[in-house]
Amino acid sequence: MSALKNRYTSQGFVIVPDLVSPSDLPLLRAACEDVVERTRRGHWALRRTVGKQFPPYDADNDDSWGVQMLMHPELGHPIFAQWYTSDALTDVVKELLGCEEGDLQMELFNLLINPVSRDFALRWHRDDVKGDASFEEEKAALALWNHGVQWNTALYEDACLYVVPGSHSVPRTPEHRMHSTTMDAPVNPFDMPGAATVILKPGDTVFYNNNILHLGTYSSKAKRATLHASMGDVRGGSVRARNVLQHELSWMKENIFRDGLTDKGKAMLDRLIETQKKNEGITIGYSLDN
Ligand SMILES: O=C(O)CCC(=O)C(=O)O
Ligand SMILES: [Fe+2]
Repeated sequence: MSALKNRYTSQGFVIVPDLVSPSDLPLLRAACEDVVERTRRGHWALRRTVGKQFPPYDADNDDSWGVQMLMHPELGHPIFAQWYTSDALTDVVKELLGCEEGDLQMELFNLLINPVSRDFALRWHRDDVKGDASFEEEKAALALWNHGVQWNTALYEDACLYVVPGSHSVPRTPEHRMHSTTMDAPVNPFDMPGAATVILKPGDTVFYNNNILHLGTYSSKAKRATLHASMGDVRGGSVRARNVLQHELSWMKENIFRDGLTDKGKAMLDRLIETQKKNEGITIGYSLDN
């Protein structure tokens, strides 16, 4: 096993620098400026609103902490799909998932941004195991081989994400549980035993198992534009399907999206559409804890 994969497997996360090339950094920043401005002006409805951790988000709230579906053709920025399907990125994903290019499944690609009206924070959570899961339920859910990886790529300095290293593979202790069953964000994230801040420099990427105990804290004063995405190994079947298909993805089946992708990107998309066909029972809103 490579040192990178070893660290990812034992800690549940790993930081990799330089997956954004120096020429792409200003292009990705400029594309993000545009989509953030559109979202803040109320011209992009697919967004995460301040005050709500999970969907359904509150359409009446005009402050946002996330912009959803960066590859959507209506946003008009092909750089996002180009970067998502770049070799620099997929080489690391293949290594962490232990799979080949022919197994890669296109999934979600969003943007995390700073709110402007007030600070906001999420509560401690795992993305795919509910906070009120019993010890046995949690043990069973964490034991499933994870066929997907999630990552945050910072375009500006980012110290928003907190994790409990190693917590992706073990059920919570009673103390961990006490800090992750409340619906409220903690007063101090370091009250959680073992909590650590993930500090990213511009261009750094943290890859993580989204079942690691984690949270985000968002200052309205510190600029944030952090690419937030996931990719799967198609062999993950319904486990990956549950993570991804709860979101509205019909736009990904339109020719206008497909035609803008490279051959590699089209093959990754086809694997997602195939997964969708095999898992038709999984519909939008299937699990809201993500
Ligand atoms: O802001 C972050 O980096 C984490 C976001 C998160 O945990 C989530 O969207 O579930
Ligand atoms: Fe999360």
